[in-house]
Amino acid sequence: MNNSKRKKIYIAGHNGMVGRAIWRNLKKHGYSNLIGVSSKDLDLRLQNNVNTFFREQQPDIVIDAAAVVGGILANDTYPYEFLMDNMLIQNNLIKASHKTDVEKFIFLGSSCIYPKNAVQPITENALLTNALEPTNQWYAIAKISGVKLCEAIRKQYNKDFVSLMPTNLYGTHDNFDLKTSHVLPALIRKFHEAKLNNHSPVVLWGSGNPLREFLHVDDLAKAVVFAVENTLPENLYNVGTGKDISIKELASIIQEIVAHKGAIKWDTSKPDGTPRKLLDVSKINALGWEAKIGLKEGIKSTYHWFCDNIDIIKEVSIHESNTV
Ligand code: GFB
Repeated sequence: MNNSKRKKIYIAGHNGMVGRAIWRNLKKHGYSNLIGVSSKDLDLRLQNNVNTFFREQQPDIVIDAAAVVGGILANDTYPYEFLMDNMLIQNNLIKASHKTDVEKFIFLGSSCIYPKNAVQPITENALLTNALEPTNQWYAIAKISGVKLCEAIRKQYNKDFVSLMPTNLYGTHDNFDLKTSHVLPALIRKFHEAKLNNHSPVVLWGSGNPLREFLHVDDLAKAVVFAVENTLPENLYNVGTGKDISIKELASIIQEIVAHKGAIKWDTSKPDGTPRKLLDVSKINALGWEAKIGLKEGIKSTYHWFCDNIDIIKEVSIHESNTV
């Protein structure tokens, strides 16, 4: 077996949607020495516990897919946790990785790090050029500080610490809780439940006009495997499809896939969030990674997964969520 496939890779957040997809994809590529620890056994917010874990385990590579995450309402409702817990988690992981001299650290964040009114499509150098979207500025500031910490270690110590910023993600093991989830899983659940309820009307949030880009989590996982296998020359890369659609268009695609025949109502008392956040993905595309899973295909497989797992899908509070 290729020696690099035996490297010990710690996936922080391995029980979340992103961590699970990375684990699956690394296994598929022949990586056999993967480690993960549940948040019940290791609270990543506690520095001493994280340090002890790193001293004992000595991973070669660390992938940070652990974070407090949620949709627009969760971000807006729990600003303290989105800022504080995310800073604690990433600071502890970054510092322990630096101190124990891991050979590669991959930091995952989100496209919300960029300014609300950034020029579209958003290039990596739009970072810190203007004000953030208010609903998710807390999460964005935490993630920006993670990107900057990795950049600082790279600059000062010449280490392979790299940040990947995915656009809005979806896929199997997503959070389908209607209060804390992102739009795509929320719509799958809302249309499905309304269909079972005699095609009752579905109430969606905001105006439906904002534009969003959606990336299947297995495509992101392939970008992470790509970053494991290659030394990326720069500190920050956008990861997306390069295509966006309005929330109204997304709603009609999901409505058709789910076969809901009722009305859609828009609750404009709920926030729209940022008007548009389409990533410029030319930098990572030029290195050799590109998204492969089409949106309709990805939504269909996620809907099938939702139907097959409806009994085990639990209500997830932001304190339990651990994906980016
Ligand atoms: O996915 P989402 O919650 O977050 O919402 P963001 C996207 C858009 O969908 C917003 C609308 O305009 C929502 O108002 N929407 C319509 C809904 N119906 C629903 C619904 O039932 N549930 C939800 N959740 N939205 C998040 C950030 O922003 O994106 C995070 O807050 C992170 O920090 C994540 O960056 C990727 O795309 O606005």
